[in-house]
Amino acid sequence: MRTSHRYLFIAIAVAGTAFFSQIVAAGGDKKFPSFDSISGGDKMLARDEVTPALEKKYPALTDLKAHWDDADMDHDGKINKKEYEDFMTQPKD
Ligand SMILES: [Ca+2]
Repeated sequence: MRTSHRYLFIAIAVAGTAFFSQIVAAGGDKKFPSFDSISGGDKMLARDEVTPALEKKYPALTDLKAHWDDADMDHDGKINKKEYEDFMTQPKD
């Protein structure tokens, strides 16, 4: 009986750890996809490449499209990795 209780405790501990890991993964600073994953490996991201499907998956991308000109610091019409990461990590009000 003692042994089975110990295993139960371990099982709960493992489940709890997995649960909290998921919360950290979801609530961490990775609320947006990596630049490379949406640019398809290109150095620049065009507005059209941020598809509605991507926006649905990552609402932060809707914000990026809405503020594209603000995020496009050098005003070349495209977003490079630095512009993307700077915009995505800046505090939102
Ligand atoms: Ca740019």
